[in-house]
Amino acid sequence: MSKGSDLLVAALENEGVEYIFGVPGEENLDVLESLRGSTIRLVLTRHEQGAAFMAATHGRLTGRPGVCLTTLGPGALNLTTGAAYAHLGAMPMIMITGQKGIMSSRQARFQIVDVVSAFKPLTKLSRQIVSTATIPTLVRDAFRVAMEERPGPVLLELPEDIAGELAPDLLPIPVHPIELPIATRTALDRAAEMIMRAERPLIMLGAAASRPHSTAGLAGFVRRTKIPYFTTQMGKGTVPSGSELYMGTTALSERDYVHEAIEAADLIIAIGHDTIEKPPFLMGPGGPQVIHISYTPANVEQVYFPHAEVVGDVGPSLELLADRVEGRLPHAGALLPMRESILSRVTDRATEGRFPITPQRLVHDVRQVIPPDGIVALDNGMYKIWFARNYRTYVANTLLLDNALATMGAGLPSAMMAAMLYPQRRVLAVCGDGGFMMNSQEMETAVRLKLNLVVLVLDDGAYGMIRWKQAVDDFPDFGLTFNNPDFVKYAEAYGASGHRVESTEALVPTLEAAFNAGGVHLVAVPIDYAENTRVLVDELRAKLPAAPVMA
Ligand SMILES: Cc1ncc(C[n+]2csc(CCOP(=O)(O)OP(=O)(O)O)c2C)c(N)n1
Ligand SMILES: [Mg+2]
Repeated sequence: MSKGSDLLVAALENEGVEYIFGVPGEENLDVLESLRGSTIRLVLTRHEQGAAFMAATHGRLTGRPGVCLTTLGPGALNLTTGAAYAHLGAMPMIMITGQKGIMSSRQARFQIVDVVSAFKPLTKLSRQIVSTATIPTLVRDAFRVAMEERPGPVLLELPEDIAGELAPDLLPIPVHPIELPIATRTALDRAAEMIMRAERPLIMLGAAASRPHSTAGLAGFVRRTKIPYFTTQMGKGTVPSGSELYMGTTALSERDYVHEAIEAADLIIAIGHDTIEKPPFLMGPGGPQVIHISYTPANVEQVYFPHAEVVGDVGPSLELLADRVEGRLPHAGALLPMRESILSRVTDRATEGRFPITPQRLVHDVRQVIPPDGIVALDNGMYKIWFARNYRTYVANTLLLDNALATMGAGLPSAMMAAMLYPQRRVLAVCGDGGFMMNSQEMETAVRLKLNLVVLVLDDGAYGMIRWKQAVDDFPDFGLTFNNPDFVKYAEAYGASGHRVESTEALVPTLEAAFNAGGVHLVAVPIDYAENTRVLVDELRAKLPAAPVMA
């Protein structure tokens, strides 16, 4: 005879779930017991936030929801940041939270928070399970909702009395493939017409272009049209950017070198743009025409209001669009002559040897030790702009960054998930000293899981990004510095290996040695952020004194 928790776990197995990440509470004990006899591996984390970031990254990398499990009230509320991360970042994730029994109330209101309501604005769907009979359908529906475009998080609350209640032997709902509709002929014809008329076209690849299932069709479209492309921060890596058509990445919203091409364009074909990203460019009156191509229609924003849309499954729709325009685009490469000048100015001074290391050199050196399929997962801080701008990618989803919630603390857990999914690839977490310490307790989890993972911690003794903005806005330096632990000892205390880079030349060999040794390594490197102002403010302002498009 099964109970509610058995039905839940059977339904999760039916969805192909391999791992559940979390921190159980006493309300989850029936679920734990059902998991014990299942094929699903329970991965304990040291904070629910780590579990949520790992589950969300599972969804991001595979297209299949990652699952996390917590207790009621305090445990569930620790999932809020992870839920928002998955919601803004369009990452499929299922959160299962416990609750006190709902059929009687023997502990009065102890620990009870209205979790289902608290998560309504942070999820696509947030529901309480009120009877065992509905468990198979609710789980199937949760996965459907989490996975379908636009993907995101779903919360199911399983009260402990429902989890422990004897249940009818219900079978899980079978999973079937769903094909998305392809864009209509009218929309494709209209877009084709605009593309053929364009004299200076550009393609932009955005966040939704990085979905695991969209990348193949995309690469074909770029190759067949030969229109040069740039990417948003979260669209990096969707077409091999070693391609001769890559024009750069919009790490800033305006005034960077890549914006010279954007301002010169008369048409931008925006593939998979999602306005949760910090704007890659700012639309204004008189700017280029924009065609929005994605799974879902464009949100209309003050800075993004496309003139035409191609809505449908991106890969096959792009194939049909390429059929219409291939070989009929005499101006396809009109903006290509700007490419070399843009890319060479972006990578200026990438090999400078001064110490502490400059951000450009750091990005350059990391690229040396990461093979094309290796994965770099960033936390949030100043260096994200430098990686977005300067790090070249050759394979989809090999630079994991969060330009949506842009939360600190996700770098280490997201890298851990990548290392679990791809044990054969090199995986590097890059974190600031601020962001690393927000979830550094997960070093224990990484060591326990026997991951091969290198964590690069950039030591400036400060919340550097905010300190930089403070300086740019002419505020006095105040309130943004701190002391760090001895990172080498800190790593060793977790059973990991710790290294401190003492010269710029030592960075590459230290990283190489860490990857070759295997296991979990922390590499601390002092960083010189004087370049932030020199390049991102002074140099860009001097080059482009009167940028025509303002925020
Ligand atoms: C959870 C969270 N808190 C605060 C912020 C605001 N914030 C953005 S970057 C940053 C500083 C990051 O410092 P650090 O991790 O040391 O990176 P650095 O910029 O110094 O390289 C802060 C406080 C945020 N994005 N997320
Ligand atoms: Mg810092």
